[in-house]
Amino acid sequence: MNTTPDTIKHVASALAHQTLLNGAITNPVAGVRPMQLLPWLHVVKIGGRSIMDRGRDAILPMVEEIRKLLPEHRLLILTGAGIRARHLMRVGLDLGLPVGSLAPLAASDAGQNGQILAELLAQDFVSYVEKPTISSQLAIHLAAARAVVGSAYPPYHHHEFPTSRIPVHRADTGAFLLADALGAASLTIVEDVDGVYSADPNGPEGKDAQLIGEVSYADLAKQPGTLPVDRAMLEIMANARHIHSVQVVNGLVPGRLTAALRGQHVGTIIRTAAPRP
Ligand code: GWN
Ligand code: ATP
Repeated sequence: MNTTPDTIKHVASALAHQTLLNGAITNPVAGVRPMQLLPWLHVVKIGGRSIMDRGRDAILPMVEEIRKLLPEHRLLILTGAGIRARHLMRVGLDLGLPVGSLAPLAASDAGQNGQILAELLAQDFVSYVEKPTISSQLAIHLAAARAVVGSAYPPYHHHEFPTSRIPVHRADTGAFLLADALGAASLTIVEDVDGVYSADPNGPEGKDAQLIGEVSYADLAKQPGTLPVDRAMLEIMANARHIHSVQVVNGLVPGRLTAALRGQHVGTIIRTAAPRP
């Protein structure tokens, strides 16, 4: 008979043998700020529809700007989905596909845009890196190159929330989740407008739309109408751990991304619930 005491059952742990639903027990252990995995990393999300779909006129100047930024910053560049995703979703909706089937279809467009961008930066040692590799081997790739490109879309697939028939967790949400989880230095969202306005500047009310310089995630969530960023990202900002603000900038204006990465205010700053360090 084995008489060795089963010490594993007696390891002292504040979370063992307790429900994880009781905040009084979990908060002293889990309520503290996590470490920053990659504090020197700057994350840049490039719009799928707003930049990549415009082709060479928008992409080539952006590639030139990123190339010049490489000596200054280590970058994770994440691309969004554009027109191909919208077409796929339209076909899928017409056929009655559920949201969890549409999410990966849209995500694949984001990945394709990343692969296009990476090819254009290949001579600068930049590659497209698959999501599982971003999860486990981003550091080694960034040791070999100043930047890597990935898909901004989060891999929710059939775990996508059934809140709507259109996936709610899209590229801005994916980029924010990744930047915050990695404890990155910043997240910049590159669009085709100067920032977030009081109404869509390209919409029917456009001529009266005011550019918002700085806004909290909570106040922006209350703004009715459309936004250039995912509303799901604003919800997630309520629980941000590291990224205290995100800047939305116009990628069609050369120099805006460079200025944003240098900490200058050149677009709309969205403050999250994470404290400024
Ligand atoms: O295919 O362009 O990664 O980096 O959400 O999943 O739908 O996959 O279902 O490593 O895992 O299409 O194949 O595709 O864009 O997402 O990738 O070339 O399992 O490198 O195989 O989390 O790239 O792709 O679309 O990002 O956003 O093989 Mo793609 Mo995307 Mo590649 Mo990725 Mo999804 Mo993987 Mo994945 Mo799927
Ligand atoms: P993706 O998620 O595919 O990467 P994207 O970020 O490239 O998409 P859109 O989702 O189309 O692009 O967002 C940019 C557009 O949002 C702008 O061209 C603008 O017309 C529109 N928009 C809507 N509402 C607003 C608003 N309140 N302020 C600024 N732009 C807005």
